Amino acid sequence: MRLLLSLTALAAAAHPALAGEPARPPNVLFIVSDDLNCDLGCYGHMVVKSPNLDRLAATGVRFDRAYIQYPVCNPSRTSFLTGLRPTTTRVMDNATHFRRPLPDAVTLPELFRKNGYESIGLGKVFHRGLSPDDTKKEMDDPRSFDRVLYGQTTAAGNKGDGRNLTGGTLAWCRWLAAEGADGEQADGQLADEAVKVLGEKRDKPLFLAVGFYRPHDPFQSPKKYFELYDSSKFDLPKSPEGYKPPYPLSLAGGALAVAFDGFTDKERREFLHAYYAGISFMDAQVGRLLDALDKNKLSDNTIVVFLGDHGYELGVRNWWNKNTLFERSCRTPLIVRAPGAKGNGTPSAALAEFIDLYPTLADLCALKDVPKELEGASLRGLLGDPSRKHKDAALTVVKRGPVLGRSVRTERYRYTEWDGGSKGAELYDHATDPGEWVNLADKPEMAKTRAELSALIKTTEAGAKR
Ligand SMILES: [Ca+2]
Repeated sequence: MRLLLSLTALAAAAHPALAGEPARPPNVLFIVSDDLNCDLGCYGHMVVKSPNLDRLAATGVRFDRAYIQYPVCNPSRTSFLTGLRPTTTRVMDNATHFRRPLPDAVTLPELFRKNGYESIGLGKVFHRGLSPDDTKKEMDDPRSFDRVLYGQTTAAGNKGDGRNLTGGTLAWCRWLAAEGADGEQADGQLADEAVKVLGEKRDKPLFLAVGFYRPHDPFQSPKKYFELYDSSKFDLPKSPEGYKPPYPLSLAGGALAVAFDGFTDKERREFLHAYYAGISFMDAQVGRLLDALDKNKLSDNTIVVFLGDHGYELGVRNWWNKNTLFERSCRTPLIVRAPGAKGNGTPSAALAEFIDLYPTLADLCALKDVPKELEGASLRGLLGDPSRKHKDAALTVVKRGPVLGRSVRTERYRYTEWDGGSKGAELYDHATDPGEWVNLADKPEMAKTRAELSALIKTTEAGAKR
């Protein structure tokens, strides 16, 4: 289906002044939020306030079963920005610069640049250090962007009420209800800059990537976003009596697990409160970008993509982090609004992978010289008809020390193998167990299903190359 083939023609039709002139390629606004799970209003969360993402979802296609390929920043971002699976990129930690194993890869922003776009990267698009105040630029990729800006929280923005929930044992789990306005925080500065960029006149089409740091740790946002929530009313996540994960959530003796085990209910409420405040803060910045598109009359000719770089357990299984092969870590928000797409306003339950984003945008913008080795498939058909099927499975992998876990999600099941199954396997039936609490992998009646899913891991990973 070529429903969007005439996207540029549609845009021209929306601007009669352009009729008769060569169609201008659409702009792209590519927004990434760090460590954002699906706890958003538009994904059915009853507490979190995300009015701006809700309005984007209402005017685009919200993907309800979109899965990242690795539940940690650098491997995930490397994967969706190169269109390659982590088993292909071999980037499976936060320390490896993707140019080391992939010196010749053409990244998504780089391809836009090669196609005559102005490519601008604000904030954490590729992986960066631990916080926006980390000025190390070790993950920069100068080939990808004409211009970059990272933002830096001011001294005033680093003051306020808060604490480290591990008592300072770890550098993690810090929250701060900060003094000052949004612009004292790096994310507010990124939105300021993005609004400026969107107001500029330019001859070239624009690829603008904005990588917000929130809701990632440190859970630091202006105080007014904390005031949106009453933490005494939160439901705390609970595990079934006697539950133990079939495979450890972290390496033995992992400091995070020890810290989480020590959390009191008060600390759990503080954690939820600060994470939700971070979502609302980030959401407000997204709202400013959407407003700027409207104000500059760019909405009719700009594709907006919003995504998290992976999910977050947020206390389920008492794991207050990512890095698992469960639904909460692997399933991630994805909203695509392409001007003129017939599916806009309708959610899609089709299985989608984040490696599909690269070919989707290349397809929608009719880019030339698209790398042949991309491993995803364009979502264009779903933007026209969100009810159709896209693929049989979504694959996510994670390293746990030397052991590689591979997890495949189908319409009904999640099946995970650790080192090809030699170190264990997990099988969950989402029709009866959406929380993934009951491992069916060793049930004799599930042997055939397990064998089919095991084969599906291999065929999905091998994939159909373009
Ligand atoms: Ca992340």
